[in-house]
Amino acid sequence: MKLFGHICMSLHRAESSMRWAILWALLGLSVAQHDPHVRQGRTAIVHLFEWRWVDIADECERFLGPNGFGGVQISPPNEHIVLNNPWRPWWQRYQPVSYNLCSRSGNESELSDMITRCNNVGVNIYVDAVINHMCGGAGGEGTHSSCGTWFSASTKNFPSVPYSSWDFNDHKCRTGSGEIENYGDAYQVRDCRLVGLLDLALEKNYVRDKVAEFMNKLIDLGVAGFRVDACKHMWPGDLAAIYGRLHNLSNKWFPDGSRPFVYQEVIDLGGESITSGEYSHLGRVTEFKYGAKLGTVFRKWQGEKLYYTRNWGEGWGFMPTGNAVVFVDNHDNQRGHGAGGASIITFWDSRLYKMAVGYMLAHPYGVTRVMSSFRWNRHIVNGKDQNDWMGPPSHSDGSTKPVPINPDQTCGDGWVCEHRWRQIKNMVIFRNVVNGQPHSNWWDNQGNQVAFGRGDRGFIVFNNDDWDLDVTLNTGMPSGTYCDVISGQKEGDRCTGKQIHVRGDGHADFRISNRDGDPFVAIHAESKL
Ligand code: AAO
Repeated sequence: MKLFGHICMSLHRAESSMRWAILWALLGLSVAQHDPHVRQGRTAIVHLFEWRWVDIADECERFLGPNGFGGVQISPPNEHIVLNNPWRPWWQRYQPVSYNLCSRSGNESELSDMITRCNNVGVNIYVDAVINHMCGGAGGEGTHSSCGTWFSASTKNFPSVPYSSWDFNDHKCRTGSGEIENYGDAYQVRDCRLVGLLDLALEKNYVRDKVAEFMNKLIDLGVAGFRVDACKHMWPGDLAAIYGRLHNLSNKWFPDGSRPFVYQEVIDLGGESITSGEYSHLGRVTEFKYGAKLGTVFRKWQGEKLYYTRNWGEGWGFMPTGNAVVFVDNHDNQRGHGAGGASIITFWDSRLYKMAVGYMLAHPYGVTRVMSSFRWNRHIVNGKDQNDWMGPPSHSDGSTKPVPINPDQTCGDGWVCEHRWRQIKNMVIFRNVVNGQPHSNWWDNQGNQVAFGRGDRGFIVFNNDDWDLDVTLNTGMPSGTYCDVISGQKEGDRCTGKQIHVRGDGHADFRISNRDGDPFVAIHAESKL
C-alpha cells in the first residue's frame, strides 16, 4: 500500500512536471535549462570551492578532463566585499559590490583563460551566481572590495553597476526588523533581507537587465550554466524574466540553440511555505533532502538501514529525477550553515563519506555534484563550529594559496581535494561507464549490506554492518575478471586492488570485511581485465 502510494505520488509529480514542460513549450519557452550540456557522456560536476581560476584551469587539463569529470562549479566570480572581522571569511564572496569579474579567485583574464582551457578539454564551467542581493547593509562605505571599487552599503549606492537605493526591496518588506523573521511567510522570505543582505528589487526591468547583462557576459565567455544562489528568496516570476533574457551558450563549444543549464539553490526539507516545486519548471533545483537522508542512513540514525534505500529517489519523497541536482554535502552544510543538520557526512568522516559519495555516484537519480573542500580549524562548541567562517588556505596578505599536487596525486597546503581520492574519482568514471543503464539486480540482507547493478555495465556492493559480508550475487555482468575500483583499479593488465571473478551465469562471490579500509566494492565494464 505504502509502495503504491509512493508510485502514485511519483506519477503525479512526473505528470505535473510534464504539464509544466508542455505549457512552457507551448509558450515558446525553452525547458532545456535542465540539461547540463556535459560532453562525451560525462556525468558529474565537482565544486572546486574557493579555488583560484589558474588552479582550476590546470586541474581541468591535468585531472578533470582525463578522468571524465563533466563540469566544475566555481565560486562566485563577481567583485565582492573584503572583510577584516572576521578576517577574510569564505562567505565574503556572497556579498557582491559590483559585477566586475574580479574576485578572490582571480581577475577577468584569468577567468576567461580558465573557461577556454576547461572547455577545450571537455569540462564545463558552471558559475555560482549571486543575484538576490548585494552586500550586507552593515557593509560600510569605501573601497574594501576585491577590485577596489568604491561602494556604499549604508546609502545602497553601487556606482559601478550602477544600483542606487531605488533598486532595493526594503520598501516592500513588512517585518519590523527588515529581515526575514519567519520562513513560514513567503512574502518575507522573498521581499525582506536574508541575514542583513541588501535585497535587490528583481521586479524592476532595470535590475533584471543588469543581472542578465552580468550572466550574459559569462555565457559569452563560454560558461555552460549557473548555480543560482538563494533562489528561495526570489520570486519565480522574476527568475523566469531573467532566465528569458539569457543568451544561448557559445557555439564555439556548444551546439547552436543550447540554453544555459540552470540549477537553483532552494532549501526545501519540508515544513515551510516555499517548496522546491515552485522552481522546477525554470531549471533544476538542489535536492537538500538527498544528503540529509543519505547521511542519516549511513550513520544508521533514527533506525535507518541501508536496505531501506531499495527505492531511493522519488520513492523517498525527493523531486522527480529530471529536476534534481544532488550532493552528499555542500559548502554550507559541511560547516553548519544552510540546512541538513548534524546528519550531513563530510570529508571529516572520510570512511563514511567515500561510501556515501560512492552510493550517490552509482545510483541513477539526479545530476550529481561532488564537493571539493579546504580544511579549516574546526572547533565545535555546543554543536556549533566557532570557525565556520574561515576562508581558504591563504597567505598573510589574504591572497588565496595555490593548490599544490603531491607525488601521490593528493593535494597539499590544506586543500582536501575529495574529487582526487581514488575511490571518488573512480566512482565518477563508474557513473560515466554505466550512464543510461537501469538500476538492477538489487540485493540486501535486510540490514546494512546492499548491492545493485546498472544493467550489464556495473555493479556495487556495500557492507555498512558491523560484521563481514560473504555472499554470491547476480551481477548481471558478462563473465570475466574485473578490478574493484575502490580498493584499487585496473592498471594495464592487472588490478592494484581486489579482483572479482564473474562467472558465465553472471554470479560472483563477494567478501567484504567490516574492518576493511573501505567496506565497499565496485566493478564496471571498463575495469575488466
Ligand atoms: C554573513 C554573516 C551574517 C551577516 C551577513 C551579512 O554570517 O551573520 O548577517 O554576512 O553581513 C553565506 C553564509 C552567510 C553569510 C552570507 C553573506 O552562509 O553566513 O552571512 O554568505 O556573506 C538560508 C538561505 C540559503 C543560504 C543559507 C546559508 O535560504 O539560500 O541560508 N545559502 C546560500 C549560499 C550561502 C550564502 C548565501 C546563500 C547568501 O549557499 O553560502 O550565505 O548569498 C532554514 C531555511 C533555509 C535557510 C536556513 C539558514 O533551514 O529553510 O532556507 O537557508 O534556514 O538560515 C532545519 C530546517 C531547515 C532550516 C535549517 C536551519 O534543517 O529543516 O529548513 O534547520 O535553520
